[in-house]
Amino acid sequence: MTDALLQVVGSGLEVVDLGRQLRTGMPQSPNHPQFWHTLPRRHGDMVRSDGSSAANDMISTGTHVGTHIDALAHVSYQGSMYGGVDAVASGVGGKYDELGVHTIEPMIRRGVLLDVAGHLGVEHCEGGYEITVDDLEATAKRQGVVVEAGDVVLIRSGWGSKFAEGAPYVGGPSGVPGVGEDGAVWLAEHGVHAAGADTIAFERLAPGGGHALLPAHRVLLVEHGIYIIEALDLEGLAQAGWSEFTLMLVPLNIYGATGSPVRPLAVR
Ligand code: UVW
Repeated sequence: MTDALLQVVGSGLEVVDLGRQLRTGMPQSPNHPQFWHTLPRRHGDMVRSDGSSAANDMISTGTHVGTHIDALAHVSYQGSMYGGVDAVASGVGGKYDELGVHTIEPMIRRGVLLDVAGHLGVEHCEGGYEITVDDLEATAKRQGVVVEAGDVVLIRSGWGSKFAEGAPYVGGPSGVPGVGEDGAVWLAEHGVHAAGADTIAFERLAPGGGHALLPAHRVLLVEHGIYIIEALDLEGLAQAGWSEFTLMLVPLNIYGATGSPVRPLAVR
């Protein structure tokens, strides 16, 4: 048993938590409103006659912060979202009726970890490294797993170990490793339901930052309706040595939103 495994009392099941803790100041994409947690009412601010009091807090946040899922409404290409939905007309009311995060069913599916960093024998892939189709196939072969239609595939680059360092996790000068367009096409050809990674944007970000083109987002979200999960903590899963498991993930049911923070669990 590793530190990462939690026992489900009375069931014989074990769980690995794949979600990151939400904290003000944590690394996050500059493309999204910052996560902000405040405490408008502290104990002692309003004390009842019996001496009791309540502390009440508040969060203000973009929906693509911490470990999160991208809804199909998140990205459009040349004016259209998945299924040809008109991207501009659709958001007029401030809500994405057809493709918002409320349309994502709770995910309880076969999960597959592709531990690319483990396969390559590195602590983490270098910033800006493109994880190739060969990498994905060789990793799957080495682990003895076959990606099947309907799976949720999680790709570990090892870059998640930088989350604690703050800014380096987001990339900037170094870039961030991840799949490119070819890797996304490979995932789509396998018919996966969702794909995730231990990085801020799931796909490779080139060194130098800037407003990157995100071809894997286009392929997955727009062309194939495949959800993307980002900023996962995959270290515990690699430590546990699990290649296959049941993945449980439930987005917040926010009507019309483009994404949602999530706390996915791997169970077996
Ligand atoms: C990033 O945060 C860069 O990714 P997304 O916008 O896809 O959530």
